[in-house]
Parts: sequence; structure tokens; C-alpha cells
Amino acid sequence: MPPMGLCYLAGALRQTGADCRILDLAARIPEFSYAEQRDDINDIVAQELGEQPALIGIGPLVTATLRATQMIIRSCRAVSEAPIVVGGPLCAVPGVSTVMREYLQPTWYIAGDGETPIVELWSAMRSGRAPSAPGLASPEQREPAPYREVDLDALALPARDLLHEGYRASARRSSGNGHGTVTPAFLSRGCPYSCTFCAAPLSAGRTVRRLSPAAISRELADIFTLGYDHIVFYDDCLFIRSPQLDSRVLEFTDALQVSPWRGTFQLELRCDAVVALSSAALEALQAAGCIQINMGIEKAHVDTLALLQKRLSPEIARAAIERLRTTRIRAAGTFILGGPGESRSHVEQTIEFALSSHLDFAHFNPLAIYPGTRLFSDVYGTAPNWLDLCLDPTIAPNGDILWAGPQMAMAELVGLLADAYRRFYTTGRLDRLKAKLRANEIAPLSDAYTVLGESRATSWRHLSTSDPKGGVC
Ligand code: B12
Ligand code: SF4
Repeated sequence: MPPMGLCYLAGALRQTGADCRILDLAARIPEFSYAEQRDDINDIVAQELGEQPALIGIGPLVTATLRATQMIIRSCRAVSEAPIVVGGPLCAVPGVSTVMREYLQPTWYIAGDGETPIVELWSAMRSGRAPSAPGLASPEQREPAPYREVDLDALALPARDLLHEGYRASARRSSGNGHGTVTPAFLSRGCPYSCTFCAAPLSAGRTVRRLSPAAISRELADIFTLGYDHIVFYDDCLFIRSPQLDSRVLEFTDALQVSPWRGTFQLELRCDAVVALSSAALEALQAAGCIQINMGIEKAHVDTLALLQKRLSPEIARAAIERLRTTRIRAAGTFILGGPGESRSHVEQTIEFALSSHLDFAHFNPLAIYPGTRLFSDVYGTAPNWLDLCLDPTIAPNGDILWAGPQMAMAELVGLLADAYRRFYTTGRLDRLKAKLRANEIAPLSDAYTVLGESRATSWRHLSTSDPKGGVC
């Protein structure tokens, strides 16, 4: 998926007359693995940078990209004297100033939303004054509070056009599912929930800020002009269970109708919102082109869900899946295996829940412990140096700190995870899914089923041979 955060920044900078380019190094070096040190990285960065830039931005910074970001900063410095600014979700985590000072050493970094701060940085650079903006700091300065754009309507459209000619998209969630060309989109920022494992509200805030219907139509018109067929709305909480749920959905589907764009889309929704939707709202979503709803189900136990403050029960998850069964909208669920209070039998029951459900897609992941979250402080206390944990290959083998409890070793968990994928993606389930598919989707989704069943777990397999320590509550 292309980095949309960079598209937003480029959109904002272009309004000041700046000329921007987006280089997707994940696409340039697709075989790059987390712990790798590459001798050729300087050459690749020099080639990709091309003409001397005036300002280099690197991101989005997440725990899994810490090492790569350090490598890229060094390579940029080897060929360019331009100031370097880093941004992304990890910059909003308390303690990040230590990472900036001791590890990454960029010229600047931005915590939270980047549009206003980067425009101020650029303007200050051009007029030769010291920049000063909320969210913006140099490594030596005091750690800034994350900045949040107040009015999303006032933002420039994300510069998706920069992802066209000459742009090589990184490979995650490719468009090979019969959907045609795909773009991510965001119509809101923020999440009011407090799931203890989730880092999203840290960077995007707890207040949900939304685009107005007019701004939604404007963005869809742009997506239409650029020729995208399918949109993945990645919003954390585009619609939540609330008295306004139905009216917000209908406002959104009306905005879709008003725009020239016609295509298919998928969105992320909490299970309780799926259950609370009226039939009219669900039908409106389907009529507007919704072909998939992605739900974070996580676990099959009230107790372990409560420990993570997910505010969800397995009954609600089952009701949400049932709700979608009779529609043409595919139901996708993500599950987290392992965590506080979990034994092997809990994990097995979560897998059984997925297998016995009418979900069309399921994703199984080990529990990651992101710095700044409540789960992190439950495990590691309030003020540790989280950089050291993220760089410790036995604790964070892929860059994310993984949960490994005394009750279950990582190797055992990875074995269960691989087995879950294999048992979920069966021909019987595929046959049922085909009833929801259009003719052109059947072949690519059949292939996707094979890949998911056989290879989706391979990215975790090396963890079954190393012996990650993980965090223990
Ligand atoms: C869509 C999404 C993805 C997509 C696309 C990611 C991408 N490369 O853009 C996919 C599915 C590929 C993905 C993958 C992963 N993701 Co993700 N993802 C998200 C999600 C839902 C939205 C991100 C987004 O695009 N938001 C919209 C844009 C506008 O916001 P933004 O990216 O934050 O950008 C703004 C600022 O951060 C800042 N900014 C961003 N980049 C830059 C760069 C510069 C130079 C500057 C100055 C500022 C800046 O300005 C932007 C505009 O305001 C977030 C949740 C969330 N709400 O943030 C999780 C999230 C960012 N992902 C997360 C994780 C862990 C991952 C993975 C590591 C998962 C995995 N184990 O494989 C990978 C890492 C991929 C990568 N290399 O970045 C975590 C990060 C937690 C952490 N502290 O590390 C989050 C917060 C979710 C969570 N679980 O808590 N992800
Ligand atoms: S998991 Fe979803 S609902 Fe929970 S805090 Fe994260 S984004 Fe919000």
C-alpha cells in the first residue's frame, strides 16, 4: 500500500509552490528484511534521490521501520546536505526524543499530523528563519505534544497523482484481487476507544475528526479523475456505534452518489457498529459499492477481550458476521493470538471461533506490544527506554515487540498460527464465498485463498526457530 501520509504532506507542500516527489524504498527493495544491513543502500538512495533536494522527509516511522529509517538517514547524509525531517505514528509516542537524539538524529521530527508543521518548516527554511510549529522539534528540543489538524476539510487533497508515473508501489495488499486499481483513503482521523494494545489513538488522537460530505465528494471526484476502481477506507473509526451511526452512513453513501466515482470499496468497522446498523444503512452501503467489511474480532473470550479493553464480546462478533452472511458484503476478521491471561487452550478456542464462523477472510497475528500503549506499561512499566527493547532481536524479532508469555512459547504460537491459516482457507469456504463474488473476482480470489492458506504464515515462521523472549505480564 502506498504511504498516504506522504501524499497528504506533498499535497500541503505543493500549495506553497514546492515541487515534491515520493520515493517508495519498500518497492525499490522488496526483498529487504527487517534486520538486514545493506551495502548497496547508499547507491540505491543516491539513485532514487536524483537531483539535490532542499528538504528530505522520511516516514512513516513505526517500530518496524526504526532500523530502516536509520539506514536511510545515513545514506541520505552520504549524498546530500539537505535537512532531514522524520514523521509518522511512532513520533507521537512519549520518549521519542531519546530515539531522535540517540539513534536516528534527523534535523527535525514531527509528532502527530504533519501538514501544518511541515509547511511551516518549509516556509521558515525558505525565508531563512528558525521554524516554530506545534508538533515540530529538533532532537535537542523538548519533546513536542502531537499536533492534530482541527479542520480536515481545510487540508489539501492528498497528492495521489505522485503515485502514478515512475512510482513503484510497495507490495503489501496488492491489487490482484479482481478489484482493478486500488487506493487507500481516509475520511476521518482519530479513535475514541482505548484498546490497551493499540497505538492508533496515540498518533491520530481520541477525538474523531471527519471530512464533511462536500469534502468527501471532492476527494472522490479526484479519485475518479485518477482512475481508481477500488478504495480501501482505512479509517480507524469511520462509523462507530452511536445515535448518529445511520445518519453518518447515509450521508456518506449520498456523498458517494453525488460524486462521479463509481467503483467498489471496503472499510474497517467495529463489530458493534455492524450489528447496530439499520437494514436501510447496510443496504445503502452495499448499493454504493461496499464489497467487504474488515472487523477486529481479536479473541473468543469475554475475559481476554476485557483484559485488552476491547469492549467487545464474542456474541457481538458472531452477530456481526451473521449480519453480513445474508448480504453480498464479504466479512473479514482479524484475530490476535496470545496475550495477558491466555493459555494454549484460549488460543485454540479463538482459532475454533474463526473456523466455525461464516467469515470469508481471517487474519491471525501474534500480539505486538507497541510503545506508548497501556499494554506496554502493563508489561514494561512506565518509563523504560523502549528503543532498546525495539532493537533487541530476541524481544522484537521483526521490529515489533512481541508478546510471549510463560504459558506458551513463541514457537508453539507460530505453529498454531500457521495451522489456523491452513484450516481456515478451505475449498468449502471458498465455494461459499463465490456466491458473493462477481465473475472477474473468482479466479484471483481463488488464488488468494491458496496463498493465504499456504503462505500467509511464512512471515512468522522464522520466529519458531529463534527464541523470542517477548514481554511477560
Ligand atoms: C493504513 C495502515 C497501514 C497500511 C499502510 C501503511 C503505510 N505505509 O502507509 C498497511 C496495511 C500496509 C500497514 C502496515 C503496517 N502497519 Co499500519 N496502519 C495503518 C493505519 C490504519 C493508518 C495509517 C495511515 O495511513 N493514516 C492516514 C495518514 C494520513 O496518517 P499517517 O500515516 O499517520 O500520516 C500522518 C502523520 O503520521 C505524519 N507523517 C506520516 N509520515 C510522515 C513522514 C514525514 C516525513 C513527516 C514529516 C510526517 C509524516 O503526517 C501524516 C499526515 O498528517 C494506522 C492506524 C492509524 N490510525 O494511524 C496503522 C499503524 C500505523 N500501523 C501500524 C503497524 C504496526 C503496521 C505494521 C508494522 C504491521 C506489521 N506488523 O506488518 C506495518 C508497517 C508498514 C510500514 N512500513 O509502514 C501501527 C504502528 C504502531 C507503532 N507505534 O509502530 C498503527 C498505528 C496501528 C496499530 N496497530 O496501532 N499499515
Ligand atoms: S483497535 Fe480499533 S477501536 Fe481499538 S483503539 Fe485501536 S483503532 Fe480504536
